[in-house]
Amino acid sequence: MARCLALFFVFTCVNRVLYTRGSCGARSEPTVPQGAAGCGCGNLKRDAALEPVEDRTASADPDDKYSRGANERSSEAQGDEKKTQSQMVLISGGQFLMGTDNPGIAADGEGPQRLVHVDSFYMDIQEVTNQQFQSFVNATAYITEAETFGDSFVFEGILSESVKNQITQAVAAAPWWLPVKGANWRHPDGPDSNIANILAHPVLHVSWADAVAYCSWANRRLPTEAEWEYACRGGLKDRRYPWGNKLNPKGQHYANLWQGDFPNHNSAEDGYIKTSPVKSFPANAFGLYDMAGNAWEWTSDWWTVHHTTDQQHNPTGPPSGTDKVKKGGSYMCHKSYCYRYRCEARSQNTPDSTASNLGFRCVSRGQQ
Ligand SMILES: *[C@@H]1O[C@H](CO)[C@@H](O)[C@H](O)[C@H]1NC(C)=O
Ligand SMILES: [Ca+2]
Ligand SMILES: [Ca+2]
Repeated sequence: MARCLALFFVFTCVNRVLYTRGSCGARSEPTVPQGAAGCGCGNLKRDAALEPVEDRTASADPDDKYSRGANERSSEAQGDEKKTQSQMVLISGGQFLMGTDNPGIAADGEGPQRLVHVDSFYMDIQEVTNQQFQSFVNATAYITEAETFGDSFVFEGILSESVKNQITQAVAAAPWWLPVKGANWRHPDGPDSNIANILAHPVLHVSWADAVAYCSWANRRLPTEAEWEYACRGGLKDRRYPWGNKLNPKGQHYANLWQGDFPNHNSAEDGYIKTSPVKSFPANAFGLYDMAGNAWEWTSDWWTVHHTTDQQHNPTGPPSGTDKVKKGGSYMCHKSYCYRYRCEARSQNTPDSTASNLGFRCVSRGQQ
């Protein structure tokens, strides 16, 4: 398929045979603090602007892809789906300090710290799992964007040798990200992998529209960044992590992150080289699991690094943009290059980006 794959910091088209269409316009490289450039769990994206128009028309509206099937569901099937959907917890509204004046990665727009109010909402206690996503797809015949595009980004460290050997291109600034044909939510580590033994792990390789489609089907929606961050903090003020300020209180791991020397050696001291089953680590004070680490989570907000310090009520981000905000970091994050598993940390992707460390969870106004 004719597409160009872009990184935020570097744009490169390595293989002209595969990427026959479109010239690769260079993006300007913003100044970034040490530790942010080349972040392995950060800025991977498809370049939506370079997509051929005809590829995007037929299935551009996610509603087209799933509503018909959803209407044909039997009531028995609906009961089964209900059972597999995530439990939710009430997040009582209130005021909190969003962002920080002491940013880990200033270029990400973590600051300034600002007073924000959010109304009460319910939030999935866990990331949406493969099984939950499968029940959605079974009921609706929904086809994800990665399936339509025919490929997705997979971290080199989890690919089989045979798949790796077939790949002749990489992203210059982050050579550990490989565009893999046949990688999608059903085949998260590449075409020769499947989800049979990881049904309780977060679904991956889902675009922003895929996440929105799932949440709407479940009568839910994606959280705003403010809701996500408020929930992440679990009522704690000025703490970096959902559980407090220490990464490993009493020597315990509280999140599925990367230990060791990225990207070459993952010691998996926390027990997991890749994703973990959801709820494998302690919940925060609101009863939410894996807010930091495991899979990155899409939010509904468009990305900006400029925030007003005027007090905000239920902010929803800029009205438009090119990238969506994702939160929480992933199993690939290590302080040395991706210090983004903090509540105020943030990163961005184009909405059609999909990768082996990016998932989501849903929220709703009322109880489900
Ligand atoms: C989806 O359908 C497949 C094939 O019928 C079945 O094996 C699987 O258990 C279903 N998944 C869910 C979550 O209902
Ligand atoms: Ca880990
Ligand atoms: Ca997460």
